[in-house]
Amino acid sequence: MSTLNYSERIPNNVELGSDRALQRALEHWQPKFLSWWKEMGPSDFQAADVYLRTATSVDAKGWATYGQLKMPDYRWGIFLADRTPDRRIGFGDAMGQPVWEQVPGEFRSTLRRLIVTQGDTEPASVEQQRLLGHTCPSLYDLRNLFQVNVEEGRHLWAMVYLLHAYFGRDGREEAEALLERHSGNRDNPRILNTFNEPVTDWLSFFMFTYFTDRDGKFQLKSLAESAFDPLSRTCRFMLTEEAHHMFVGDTGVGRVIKRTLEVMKELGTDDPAAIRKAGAIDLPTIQRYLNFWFSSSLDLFGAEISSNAATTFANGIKGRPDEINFEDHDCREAVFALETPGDDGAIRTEDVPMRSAMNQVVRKAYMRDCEIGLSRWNRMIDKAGHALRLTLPHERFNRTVGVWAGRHFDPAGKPLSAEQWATARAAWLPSEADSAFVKSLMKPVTEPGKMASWIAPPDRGINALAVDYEYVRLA
Ligand code: BYC
Repeated sequence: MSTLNYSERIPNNVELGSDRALQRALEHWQPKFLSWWKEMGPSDFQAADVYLRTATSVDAKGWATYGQLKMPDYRWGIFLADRTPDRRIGFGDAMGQPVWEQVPGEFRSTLRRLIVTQGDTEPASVEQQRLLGHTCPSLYDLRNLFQVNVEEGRHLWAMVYLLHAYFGRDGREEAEALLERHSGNRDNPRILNTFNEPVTDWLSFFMFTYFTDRDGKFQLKSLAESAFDPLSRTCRFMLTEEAHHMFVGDTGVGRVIKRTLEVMKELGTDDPAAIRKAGAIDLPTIQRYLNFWFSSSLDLFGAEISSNAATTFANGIKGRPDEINFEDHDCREAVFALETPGDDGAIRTEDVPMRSAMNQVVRKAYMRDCEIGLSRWNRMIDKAGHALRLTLPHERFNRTVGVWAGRHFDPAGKPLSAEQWATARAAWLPSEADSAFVKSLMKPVTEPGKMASWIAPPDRGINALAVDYEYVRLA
């Protein structure tokens, strides 16, 4: 297994040292990245010592080493998973042919578009979260936020490497533009909608890392199937880091619920006002945040019927996660029974070509994956003796992309008129009052081992350290 070369300015396992032109291009980009990090990355914590893991080799066991460091000193680098010998294209029209080491001319703009879209989400998420450090519920959580942030920064590096190494001048221009678009910016926003939503409280952060990072998992798995081998290898390595981000979301939401249940028990009530007064977040509010982040993340899979998806599948550019588990890797003849809105407003099912429905196939797999955490959270609620269950809203609910966009549905998927929706939406999505309440709880807790009132401590610390370890030494 490869060891990463840390002696160079840009740590890498792609033999950057022997490609002077590429090295120069990346060294030109590096200071721009660092200025972006200082300006748009975690605000005011650049001098703090943070207990971070850094990749030092790309095999399953050795890719993480831990130590205290200041974030600007983090060794952002370029790491690809090892080559699979004699790897073949696993789906589409060119199934069985050798994978590509270079970008075929006819697929250049499609591949560039996908890499840019993927790359754009990484710095976007860092920007979305840049103020969160000021209201951390504990040093343990603060460290996890920063770990997620530095790794998203590295994922940006991963995509920028591909743009520089394989797309010439327009790749370099795209790499610059990745630092110029900004989350929520009116004139130059991030490409995908969810990455323009503010993440200014920790409940949103945990929902984001549970639901939106999980979209990342599914998209990276789809791109890991790509016939363009450098993209596949890059995504395979990124997936090892992504797992921790979803862990942060899964355990974060779980700990919020645990604390709420404790408070409900102490008070002997499930009255939201009483729970809020005691400094915890009532379950209906948690459900509304969940509804928002789940429905927004569903949009990230693109339209249900997509000629882009059909083309990228046919050409071997983007597959389905774990393509090997499907029986039919060609899908030219296959159809997908897709629910769509009829002209009369009624919902009907129509057969659409499977290749055009690939976004929906992946979205469905994502929805099943999201259920796993919910079952765990619901078991906690059940054990505590409460009847309420958290649920994923229907895929039709609150969509702005695809066949359901511009229509209204309740969380069970029942069609509503615009008036009904306007009246009822505050019951299903976070209201301004919810947001004001959640924000009112966001007060920093920075004493080692101490937690904010609205979240339970984690079961264990990072890398076998105690929960009360000083994970961040504030400057
Ligand atoms: N917002 O045929 P369509 C992650 C655009 S998350 C705005 O429906 P297609 C992470 C689309 O771009 C994973 N625009 O969809 C998580 C297209 O525009 P153009 C990120 C949208 O192309 C947390 C047009 O609508 N990676 O890593 O089949 C923290 C028609 O497109 C949206 C990727 O997404 C939207 N929600 O699929 C950090 C993978 N949806 O090109 C990181 C790369 C669609 O006609 N991207 N549009 O101008 C892709 O595979 C595809 O671009 C999409 C869309 C799946 C996003």
